[in-house]
Amino acid sequence: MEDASYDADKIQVLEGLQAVRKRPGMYVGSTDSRGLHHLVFEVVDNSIDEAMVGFCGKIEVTVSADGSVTVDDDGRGIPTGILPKYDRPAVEIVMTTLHAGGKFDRKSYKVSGGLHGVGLSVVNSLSEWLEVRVRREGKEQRARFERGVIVEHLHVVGESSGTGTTITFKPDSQIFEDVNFDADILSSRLMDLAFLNKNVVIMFRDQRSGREEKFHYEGGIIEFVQHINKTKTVLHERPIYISGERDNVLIEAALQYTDSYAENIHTFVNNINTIEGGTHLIGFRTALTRTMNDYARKNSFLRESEESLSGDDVREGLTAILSVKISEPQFEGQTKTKLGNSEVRGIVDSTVYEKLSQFLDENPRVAEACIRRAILAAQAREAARKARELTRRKGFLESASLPGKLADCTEKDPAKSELYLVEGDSAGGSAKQGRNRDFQAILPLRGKILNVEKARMDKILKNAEVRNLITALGTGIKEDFDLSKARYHRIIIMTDADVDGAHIRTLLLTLFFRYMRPLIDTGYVYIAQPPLYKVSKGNNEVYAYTEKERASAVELLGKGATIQRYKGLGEMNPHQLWETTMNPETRVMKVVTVEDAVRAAQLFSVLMGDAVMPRKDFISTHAKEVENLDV
Ligand code: 0RA
Repeated sequence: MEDASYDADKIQVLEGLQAVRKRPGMYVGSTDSRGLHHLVFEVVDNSIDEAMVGFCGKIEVTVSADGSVTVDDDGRGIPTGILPKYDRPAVEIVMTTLHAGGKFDRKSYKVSGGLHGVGLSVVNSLSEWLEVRVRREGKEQRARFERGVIVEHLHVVGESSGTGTTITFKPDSQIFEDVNFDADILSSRLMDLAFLNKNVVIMFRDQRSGREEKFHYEGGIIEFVQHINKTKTVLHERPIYISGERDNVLIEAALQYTDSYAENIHTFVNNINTIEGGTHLIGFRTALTRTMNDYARKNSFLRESEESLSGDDVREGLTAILSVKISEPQFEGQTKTKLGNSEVRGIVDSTVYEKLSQFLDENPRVAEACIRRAILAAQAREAARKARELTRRKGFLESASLPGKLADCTEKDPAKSELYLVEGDSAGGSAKQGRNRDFQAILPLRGKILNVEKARMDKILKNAEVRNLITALGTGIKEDFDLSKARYHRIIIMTDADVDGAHIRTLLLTLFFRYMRPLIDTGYVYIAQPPLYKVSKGNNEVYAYTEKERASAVELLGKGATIQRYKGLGEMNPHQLWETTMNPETRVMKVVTVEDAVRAAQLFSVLMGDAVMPRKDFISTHAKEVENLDV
């Protein structure tokens, strides 16, 4: 009997792992770069869980030259005792059973149902090989797996003075399209985690390049806010910090006003960046508006006859981090980064209201700086509204006269029409000649579009490039935005594959994200992908869109093939531009996701900060990242 049930359990385990390998996307989201990096984050999250309950102080993440990753921590070590039900050590079960959580769950705010939290067995299943080493009770033990199947049972390999877990794995190239880890992606997530968990030291090493970083922020999210505001002019020296707990929901927030015009609120639930927002953000916003208005009235910054400050007013120039920890998060939305738990809204609202009111009462000088900032924003907004009313009466946004630079298409059905936004007049000229004018319209954009971060709405509306764009799109912006008026259902950004191109693309995505968000939510915005190379020999020509394609093209054409690297759209003649980038039959386009837009908006705010020096630094160290914005 005993044996029969053991076999049954074993079959179940194998079936579970097969399911993961059959549908990896269900467990790690996708098999592209995002899914690949999830493997590392899943393992790190387990160490972070151990840190959140106070047993782990140091986590080291190392990318080795062979492409494997090691995550090492000094926690209690995954339990190694024999589980009667399976007659195997717990760590083996954790590594091979889907959602083995259950009884080994540490009572912390575990990440579940969201991006991560799928369990170590998923990482194991999707790895060519994985090794786990556990230090506990004076000894070190090891087990090894291949594609999820155990090949070396847990056995003692030596003595150990401390405790901890070390997991090394190599992602399976049969599963993932690309098994190359991107150091920038790993590093920035580890940095976030260090800000969010101030008691933990995180080391990052990339042995492929020699890169080494240490993240440890004793100030936690206060330092996070200071980091974001490094290039900005702040209106009060220290960020405001509040924290509280109610009904098993832990809430922490740090806030600091700057003289920028953008709102820069980043929210996290159990360390996951909720870029799509959710109930915690709604509660936070409601509380902020109410607290600021109550304080302003109570302290006579606002007279009784004066209108209340709006949400936009109190968020203008605000940089904030909101971090909540809850036990059963429900993640929703396109990228599963929107918190759905309805009870959290009221809990965050009442806690933030109480703690923030108390802070303002106790710090009148900081309070005054914040309130004056919001009042200024309200006055500016009123002026902008009047300016807009004026322009609306003049009718320029609704006007039927399209910009002169727009080469429109003949098709009138928006669902069949495309608008190409092209960098520079010369590429614009080629695009006009190369396009299919039946359904493709071209709008060349000259120079850098207005810096929308630093300008208010009234200024943005006055900018000629932005006005051309808005008029061509037909939708209006912000409060006046109307998706049904869109003149094109495909809006395609076509820029050079260099830093300037990346910059313009970032600006456009930010503009869409902040002022025409439904365009992105509906999936109307695309990024054209011009080829990187032309490989030719005799009459044969092959366009390559990636390094990999270039290599196989060279192989295909054999010795003597010439490789031309395209630096800009301008190097292509109209016919080539059509063939490679605009012809719906052959082109490659990428639809812009909310995530892309958020990332652009984040880059944008750092890039466009006030201090010129840090901006230069940023561009040189992040040029690659900016270039790869759309990958
Ligand atoms: C379950 C229970 C305990 C620790 C862990 C899991 C644990 C898992 C991982 C994964 C990576 N690092 C980890 N560190 C700890 C508690 C065991 C005890 O009570 O001693």
